[in-house]
Formats: sequence, C-alpha cells, structure tokens
Amino acid sequence: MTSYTDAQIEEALKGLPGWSQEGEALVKSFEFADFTAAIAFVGRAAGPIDEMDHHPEWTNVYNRVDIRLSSHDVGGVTDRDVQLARVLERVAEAS
Ligand code: H2B
Repeated sequence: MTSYTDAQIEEALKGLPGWSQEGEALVKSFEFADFTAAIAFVGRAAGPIDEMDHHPEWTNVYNRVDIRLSSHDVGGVTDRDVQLARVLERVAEAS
C-alpha cells in the first residue's frame, strides 16, 4: 500500500475532527473525564485495533491519550491509518 500524498491527507482530515498531520503521521490528543475513563477507552479500542491488525502509537498521561497513526511498513500515512482514526473516533464517542 502506498502512502497518501499531503493533498490526500488534507482531504481525509476534513472528516476527522481534532486530527492533524504531523510529519509521516496522523495525530490527535483525546481527553476524558479522568484516568479510568482514558484507560477504558484504550481497553475498548484494543479489540477493533487487533481486528484491523493496524496498531497506534499512544501514550497516556492521567486523563489524556495522545495518539499517533502511521504505517510503519511504508513509513507514511495510508488508508489503514485513516480507517483506524475513524474507528478510534467511534470508540471515543461511545466512551
Ligand atoms: N501497525 C502499524 N501502525 N504499522 C504497521 O506497519 C503494522 C502495524 N504492521 N501493525 C502490522 C501490524 C504487521 O506487523 C503485521 C505483521 O501485519
């Protein structure tokens, strides 16, 4: 799978509120009510992530989960990252 161009990324980001491009990746910082809610989000996202066999880089500090999506095999943003961002949005909305 080939990497998205900057123009393709810009187009995809229109449907992904809060997400932005940072180098070779899509990034977003999710904020939750507290630490437990942040970890619950991570737990709920684990199943869909594994089903997609495409994994985020993420860090947690208290009620925040900072996410970075990039396709390591091609060193850029692909359709898999955009699909994963959409899945994470749905999981976060249900949180
Ligand atoms: N996740 C991400 N973000 N990039 C990859 O290239 C990737 C992955 N590769 N998850 C997958 C797993 C690969 O290692 C397996 C073998 O399909």
